[in-house]
Amino acid sequence: MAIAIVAVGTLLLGIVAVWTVLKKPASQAVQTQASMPIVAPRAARVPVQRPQWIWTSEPNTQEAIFTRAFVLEQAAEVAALVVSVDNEATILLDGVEIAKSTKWEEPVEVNLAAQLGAGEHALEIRAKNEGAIAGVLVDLMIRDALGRTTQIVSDGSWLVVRGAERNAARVLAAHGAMPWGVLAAFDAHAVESTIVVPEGFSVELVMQVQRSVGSIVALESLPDGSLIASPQHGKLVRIFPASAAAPSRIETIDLPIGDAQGLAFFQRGNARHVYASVNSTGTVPSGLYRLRDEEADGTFESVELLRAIEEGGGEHGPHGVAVGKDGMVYLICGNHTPTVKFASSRVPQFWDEDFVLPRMWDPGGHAVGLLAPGGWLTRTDLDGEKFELLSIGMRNAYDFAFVDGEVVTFDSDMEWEMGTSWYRPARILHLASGADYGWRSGSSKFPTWYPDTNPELLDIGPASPTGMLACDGCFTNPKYAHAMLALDWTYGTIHALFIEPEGAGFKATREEFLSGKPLPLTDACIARDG
Ligand SMILES: [Ca+2]
Ligand SMILES: [Ca+2]
Ligand SMILES: [Ca+2]
Repeated sequence: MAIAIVAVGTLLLGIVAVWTVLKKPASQAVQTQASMPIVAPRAARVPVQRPQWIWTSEPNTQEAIFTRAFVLEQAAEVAALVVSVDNEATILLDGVEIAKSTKWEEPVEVNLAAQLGAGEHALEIRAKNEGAIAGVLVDLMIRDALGRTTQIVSDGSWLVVRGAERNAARVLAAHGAMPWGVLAAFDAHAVESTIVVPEGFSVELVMQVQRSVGSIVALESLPDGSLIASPQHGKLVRIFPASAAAPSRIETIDLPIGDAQGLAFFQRGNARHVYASVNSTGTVPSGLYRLRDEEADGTFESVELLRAIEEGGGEHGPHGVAVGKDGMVYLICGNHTPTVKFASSRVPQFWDEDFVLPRMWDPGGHAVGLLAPGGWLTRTDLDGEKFELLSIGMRNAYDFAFVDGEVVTFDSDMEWEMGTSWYRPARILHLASGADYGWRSGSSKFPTWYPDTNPELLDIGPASPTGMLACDGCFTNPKYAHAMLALDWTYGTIHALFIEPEGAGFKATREEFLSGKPLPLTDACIARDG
């Protein structure tokens, strides 16, 4: 099986998203060769070129035309062009205007997949400067249907056109140099170069999602091999990876549903359902929803709100959702989320603040006035009629996964509390039935040794926890066959967790499974097509 993961430029400000798939190469050697892994085993990184700021060799040139010719053996399936010009430019491909750039601080991004057939092409930048400092920065990343990449960057190979004359452009500095600094749109292309995986694994780019779709923050696979995904702001989408017959494509689901931070597929008889945990940013109100494809024809014909969740969660609102082997729908919410009305509770409902020492509220104002129970885990029947509260006191766990039917989550830390006695690192928790994990506002968090809380399975350290996934045999490599994966957005890392029963709970060890810089990971799922 393959695993799809999503990396986004930022969880907060929608930006280009990148899909990658991990394969088990042992039994899929043919496929792996054909798809040309972007990154082979550790220490065998494929270099990605860094674009250079260029201009002309003559001093005081305020207008210049730059050009670069290239040849493609195969038509492009993905072609993402990013251009920044100090101060402005008209951009042409094969003599046809494709975009204008008016501010170097806001690089222009153009999808050229439709224009880049097999054969010869030429990019042209007609640039104009104002003031003393001038420069042109270009990065064109192309991938064909066989997965082969071609990258065209601004560098010394570009020519300055003046009448019939052609002179080499002058390289000023690499991207990142001052006064322009790092432009995020150019960094997105660097993702491919730096993903590191264990020996025997490879990584493949499945789709580069256009900026207009937004940051993909939730991902689930469907039985037909497609993926359902949600941007942080906007409607749900379906992603159809490339096949021999067709290039990859993305389609918006034409139903009033979006802003989901958790998605879970469930086959109920013949019907195909997807549960969606909506953390509203305006598309539809927050809550637990269900999309229905009753006759399993591959199209979701309706969506229903199973349970509304009061607004107020924001980034600490409703997050991951999953269907357990017990046939119940589990949902986890962050510590700013008002609880729903529960039909029952495993947690004794007398949680309180319980001070021994007076509380110091966060001086930065974070979560001031927010009281117990903090983040919470609930489960409900498949129709969302009765909710049961399972555990409380998490901070802002984004997702969870099951081991032996038990819930394991990755809870966040409060990084600027580092160095205080109440700092709790981001940690892996086994969410035991009825337990309180002791998040309290400000300085009043329960230390892990309090008798009325449960300790962590593992402390991870500083992290921004996002997606979680139980491998359940998805890798042939026996070491990882039953590992659990925990994603960290800030540090671009997937941790492999090895969890074993111990006493009434579990014990766990960890290793770094995949990392990239930058690689802001949000969610992961196992492809169902094998
Ligand atoms: Ca200038
Ligand atoms: Ca249908
Ligand atoms: Ca997830």
